[in-house]
Amino acid sequence: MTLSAYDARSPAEHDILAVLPGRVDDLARLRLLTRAAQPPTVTVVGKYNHGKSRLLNELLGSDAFAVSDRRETTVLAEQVVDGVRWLDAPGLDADVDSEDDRHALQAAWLESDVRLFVHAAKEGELDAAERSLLDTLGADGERTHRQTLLVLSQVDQLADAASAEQVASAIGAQAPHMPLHAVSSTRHRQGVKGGKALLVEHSGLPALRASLQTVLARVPQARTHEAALLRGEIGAELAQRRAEGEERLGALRREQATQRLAFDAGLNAVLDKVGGDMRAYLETPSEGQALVPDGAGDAYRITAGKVERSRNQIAYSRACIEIDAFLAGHGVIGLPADRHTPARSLNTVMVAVMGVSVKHREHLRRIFCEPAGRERLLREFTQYYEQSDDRAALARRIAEAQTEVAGARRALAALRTLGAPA
Ligand SMILES: Nc1nc2c(ncn2[C@@H]2O[C@H](COP(=O)(O)OP(=O)(O)OP(=O)(O)O)[C@@H](O)[C@H]2O)c(=O)[nH]1
Ligand SMILES: [Mg+2]
Repeated sequence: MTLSAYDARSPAEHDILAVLPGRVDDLARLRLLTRAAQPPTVTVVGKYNHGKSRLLNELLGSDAFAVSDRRETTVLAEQVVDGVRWLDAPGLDADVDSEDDRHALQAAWLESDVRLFVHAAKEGELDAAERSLLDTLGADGERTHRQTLLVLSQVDQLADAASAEQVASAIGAQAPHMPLHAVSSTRHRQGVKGGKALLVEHSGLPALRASLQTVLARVPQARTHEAALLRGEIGAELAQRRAEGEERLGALRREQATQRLAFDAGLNAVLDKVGGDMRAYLETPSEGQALVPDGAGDAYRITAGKVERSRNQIAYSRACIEIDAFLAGHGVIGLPADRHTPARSLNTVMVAVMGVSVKHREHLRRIFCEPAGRERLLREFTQYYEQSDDRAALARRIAEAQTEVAGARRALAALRTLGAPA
């Protein structure tokens, strides 16, 4: 059989799962709940050989499900009768805990609107595993309004009515909030075959059937409740993700803006300072010798040109050192990888922006004192600032937060498009 819980996911479900992968079962359940044609589904749960399959057969009045005194049911089997879907599930036993078992049990859990928890009377009280499962079912019932009926099966195997009564009251004490039905499939079958109305009555099956009718009649409203619950929970979780993402995004953007403001202000201040120092230097008298080339005999002589050039170089280096110190303080050190040259010593932002040529006064004035020069320095240093490691990492974190927020928004829109409760 194909289980509707494992139908292909819709694009809307993919959008939601992209944000909340842990909600995969809830979405599968929601899909069933909002499908108008989905018949109310009853599943059996309990340990193997406790008479689950046979009980279903008696309820259906046919031998639809395989019964045996071995471990029989290993995958889900399904019968739809009179608009009710009956699912026979494997017994729960840790020692035979296979992938098939888990799959079938998971499916039974997802598909069921009503659970019959079957426990064989001859086993006495519920064991720890059964109690824990029953607690889980009880808690799920409070949350989702899915009902569980507790069935004490094979009561004909007990010596007398008194011991049946004893087991029933012991189990009733273990599960005080769950309706308990004592049944015997064997007696029921005998009664039906032999036309013995009293035996049928005493088999407990008619009473169980009547309870089932009551519980099945409540399935539509339970589904409406469960669908609203799941939507509400998923919606709240998505809204929280969106809010968290938006908050993170806001904080990152503020950090980005604040950093940038500090950088802009600092760079302007350093260029003011450097420009002022340079202007002062350029105002000192000069003989304009910087461009006069040295002759062959000047190798070991201090010429006016050499003096001028070295003064210019010192003024230039001071400016560069100040700017460089400022840039280093803002993490602007190396060039981005795609701008690297083979000569490693040249892979600095200062070299990339300032070049390596020796400057004379006119150059220094244009670079540091004229508006166009300053514009260029602002532009280029700012550009390298934005490409520096820390800033690039911050930009990536912002992009990630944007993706996250967009995903949560898409998922919320997707949730609204999932069908209304059937
Ligand atoms: N005496 C008696 N035996 C029963 C009754 N119900 C089931 N049995 C027997 O108990 C054995 C197990 O019954 P199943 O219905 O196959 O049990 P199950 O819980 O479906 O077992 P798995 O599918 O293996 O988990 C079979 O031999 C049944 O004939 C009952 O009411 N009385
Ligand atoms: Mg079975």
